[in-house]
Amino acid sequence: MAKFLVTGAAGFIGRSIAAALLERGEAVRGIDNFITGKRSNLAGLEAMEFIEGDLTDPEHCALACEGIEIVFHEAALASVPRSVADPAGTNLHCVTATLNLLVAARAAGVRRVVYAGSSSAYGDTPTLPKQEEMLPNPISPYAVAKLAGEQYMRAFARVYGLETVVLRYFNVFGPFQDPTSHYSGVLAVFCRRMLAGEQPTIFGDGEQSRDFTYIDNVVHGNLLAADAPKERVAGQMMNLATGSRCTLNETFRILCEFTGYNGQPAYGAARSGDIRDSLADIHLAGKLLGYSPIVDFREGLRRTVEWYRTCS
Ligand code: UD2
Repeated sequence: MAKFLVTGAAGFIGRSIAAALLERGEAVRGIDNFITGKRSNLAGLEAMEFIEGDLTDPEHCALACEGIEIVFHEAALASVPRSVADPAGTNLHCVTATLNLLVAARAAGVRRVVYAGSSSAYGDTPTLPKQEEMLPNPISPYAVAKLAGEQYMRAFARVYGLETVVLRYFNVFGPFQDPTSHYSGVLAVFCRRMLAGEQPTIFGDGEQSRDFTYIDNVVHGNLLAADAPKERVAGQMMNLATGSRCTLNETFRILCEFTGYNGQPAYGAARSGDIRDSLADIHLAGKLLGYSPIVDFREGLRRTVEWYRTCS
C-alpha cells in the first residue's frame, strides 16, 4: 500500500517529486486530471500507482488518500495570466480542490500534507527579500487562490491537528516543464524558442527580476519537509527558493550563451497581474528544514537547456 500521495503527479513538479520518492524505494501513489499534466510525464514512473482523477470530486480525493501517510499537494492550475482569463477555473482547481483534499486527508487519517504555495502571495510590494512574516498582498486571482490554499493548510493544522507544511515556491523551472502552452513559465518558453532559433518576447522592459528556482532544489525541500519533526514544521509556512534573483534581460543573455541563439528579444506590453521583483529570504527553511539550495541558477539553467535540447 502506498505511503505517499503526490497530487498533480503528471505535472512538472509532481512528477519530479514522485520520481525522487521512487528512487528512494518508497511506495507512491499519484493522481492527475491531465488538464495541464501530461501522460508523457509519467514515463519512468511505472512503479507508481496512478489514479486518473480530479480533486474537485470528493470521491476521487477519498480514493487517493486511502491508506496514505504523507501527501505532497502539487496539483493546481498554475499561471497568473490563466487566472486573469479564468478566475473561476483557477479557484475551482486551486481552492475547492485543496479543501476537498484536506477533508479527505483528515478522514483517511493522513498524518502530513506538504503544500505547494506560491511566491505570488507576497504581491508587488517593494521590500526585498520577501520574508515569511510579511503581510500577504496578492494581486492576481492566481495569487489569491494559492494563498487561500495556504490558509486552509494552517486552519487544518490548528483545528484538526493535521501536520501541514506550506512551502512557498519561487518561479520553479527545469526538465519536464511544459514549454508549449500559452501559460507556460518563461524559462520553458524561452529555452524552447531559442533552441529552435525563434525570437522570444519579453513582456515589459525586461528589468523585472525573479528568484528562479531549479527543480532539484524544490524536490530536495519537499523531501526535507516530509521528514522534518512535527514540533518544528507542523502548521508552518516557509519560502523555498534559490535566494538570489536575475532580471529577464540578464537571463536572456545567459540563455543566448547556452542555446547558441544570437538574435535579440522582442519586447511586448507588460503583463497584467505581473510582479516587478521577486526574491526570497530562505533562512527560515534553513532553520526549520536544514534546507539550502543544491543547484544554483546558472547550473540549473544549463541543465534545463540540455534537457530541452535532447529530451523534448
Ligand atoms: C508566478 C509566481 C511563481 C509561480 C508561478 C506559477 C511570482 C513572482 N511568481 O510566476 O512563484 O507560482 O506564478 O505560474 O508571482 N514573461 C515574458 N515572456 C514570456 C512569458 C513570461 O516576458 O513569454 C515574463 C512575465 O511577464 C513575468 C516573468 O516573465 O514578468 C515570469 O513569468 P512566469 O509566467 O514565468 O512566472 P510568474 O512570475 O508569473
